[in-house]
Amino acid sequence: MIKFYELVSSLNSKCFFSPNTWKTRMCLLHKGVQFETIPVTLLDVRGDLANRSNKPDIYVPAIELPDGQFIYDSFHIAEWLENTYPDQPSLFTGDGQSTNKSHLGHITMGKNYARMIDLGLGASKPEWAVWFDLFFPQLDQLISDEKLSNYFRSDARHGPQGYQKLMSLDRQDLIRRAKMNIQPLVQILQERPNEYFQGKHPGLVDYVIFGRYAYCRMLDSQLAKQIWEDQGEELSIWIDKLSKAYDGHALKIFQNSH
Ligand SMILES: N[C@@H](CCC(=O)N[C@@H](CS)C(=O)NCC(=O)O)C(=O)O
Repeated sequence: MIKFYELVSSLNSKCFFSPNTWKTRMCLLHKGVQFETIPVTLLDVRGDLANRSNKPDIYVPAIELPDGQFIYDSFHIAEWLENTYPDQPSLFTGDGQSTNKSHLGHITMGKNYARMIDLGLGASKPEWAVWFDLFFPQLDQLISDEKLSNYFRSDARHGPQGYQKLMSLDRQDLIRRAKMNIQPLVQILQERPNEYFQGKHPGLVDYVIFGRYAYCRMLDSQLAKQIWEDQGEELSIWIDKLSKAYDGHALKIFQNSH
């Protein structure tokens, strides 16, 4: 069975907070692929996982195939799944058709759309995106292991005084900016009620956005509601549909995370 490496704050935690691993989790479900979740901490990624995969730069999400091959980067994994499971619905067309039955041009267009969203809203770069900064204190709280916490707070990760700077940001301003990030999403769904972002069926575009939502929800469900559900009924419906998709997979994780 495929092994799916999932980021956690401690090995017995079910709080899956990484927006990037959520993208892959949803893609695996979309393609109907059986997988086993292997929890790893940030220290394991740089240690054991880097050693075992023989890839010093590896990050998560990563999957390990039964033959021992490692594939990583959520977008790369999505492309691999699309090509490896062509009889299953395409991740990029949003029309529910299998990859085999889809036109290459349609797939390419959907893939470009997904990539734009992935590198834009899906990214956490603190220099311009608000997500990492806003939920940093909640993530910090989640990490109770001393060794991991020391590493997480270190200047090696955030630059000189980086931890102090992140903790002292104006949270109200970050919330205001986070809400503005969501406005285009609300508008798109208002223009195309009851659809998904990828089309009439969900695709990678949806999973990238849902990964961002899941990150917020896992770290602070009240704040997530304020930023996401409360901003528009259409968005709330979309969240509900994806939470309940694939036998309520995401919903079960949301409910069992603490
Ligand atoms: N673009 C990549 C981003 C992956 C990424 O940033 N992963 C983070 C966790 S969310 C990671 O593995 N970090 C390991 C580290 O910082 O050492 C993807 O979508 O897969």
